[in-house]
Amino acid sequence: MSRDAAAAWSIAAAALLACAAALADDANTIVQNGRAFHPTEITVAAGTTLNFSNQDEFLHQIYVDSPGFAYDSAEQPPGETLHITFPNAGTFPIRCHIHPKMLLTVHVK
Ligand SMILES: [Cu+2]
Repeated sequence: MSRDAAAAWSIAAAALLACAAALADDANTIVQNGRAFHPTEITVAAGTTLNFSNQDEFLHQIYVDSPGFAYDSAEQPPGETLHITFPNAGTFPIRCHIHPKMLLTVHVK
């Protein structure tokens, strides 16, 4: 194998590794798009961190206000990703201050 071919193979291998990491992360990523969460319901283990990716062209500001867990984000600009860790079991509605119809239900086991 020529030196160039070897270099090409190592670049391809690095790209595959980066792709695998992105896929693993995607399972815990909630997309905010079209004034909605995608998916709208998710079940995770206690201690899981969910990533909230704002793919709209405008601000979101998400919050949780449950007896077992409370969280309030700052304004979340387009393209920004927030991270929320859910330490305790329960069912937690996630909403947006700016778009009251947005609802994600997180089940933590
Ligand atoms: Cu919003």
